Amino acid sequence: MSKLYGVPLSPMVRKVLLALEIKQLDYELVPVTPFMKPAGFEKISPLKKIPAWEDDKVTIADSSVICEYLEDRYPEQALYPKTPEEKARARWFEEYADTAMLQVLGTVFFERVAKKLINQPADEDKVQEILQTKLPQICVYLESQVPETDFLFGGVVQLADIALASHFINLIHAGVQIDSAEYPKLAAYIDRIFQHPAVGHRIAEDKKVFGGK
Ligand SMILES: N[C@@H](CCC(=O)N[C@@H](CS)C(=O)NCC(=O)O)C(=O)O
Repeated sequence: MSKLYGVPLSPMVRKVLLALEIKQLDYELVPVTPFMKPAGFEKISPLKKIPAWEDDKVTIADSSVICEYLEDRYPEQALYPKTPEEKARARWFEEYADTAMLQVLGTVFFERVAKKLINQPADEDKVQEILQTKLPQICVYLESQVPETDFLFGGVVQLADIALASHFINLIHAGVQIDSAEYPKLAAYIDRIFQHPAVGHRIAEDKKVFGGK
């Protein structure tokens, strides 16, 4: 059985989980958290980051590398657009999510949610600074990019949408909603992605982890 190393609350792992779910592929989730990595994990993930993937043919790390591999090997339920131009744009949104959004939204989630899970206090000053300065920059940019209807590349949720949504899911878990008066297109677009059954399922599964906390 193919193995995905990581935990679902990581936005990078969530991206792969959603790709697997949409492509209806079987896998075993091997729990590895950023705080507790098993001895020898660098043999599977040389940078010791999650996610990593192991199957009958490859052992690879990095959410984008894994998702592109899954697409190449299992092209049904395509997760990338077809034309070179759209594909390049899709990869850009994924890169933007994996870098700028991971840093900004990931820090809010780490402070407010992950630290609670490991019994550490949140640095709320840091959170407020991010919410007031860095998050608006991301929202302004995305408001200028997302469509009024449907998804980034038409009527079907694809990887670029999943990559962005994975971070917005963590923002919701951290108690932050995107202001629909200020960013109407972005707020509506995120809502549409959240209505996808696979995305709704992931959000519900995440909430089980917080249970009682
Ligand atoms: N570019 C990588 C980033 C992976 C990443 O930063 N993962 C975080 C968790 S969200 C991690 O493993 N952090 C632990 C560490 O850096 O040691 C990807 O897309 O998979």
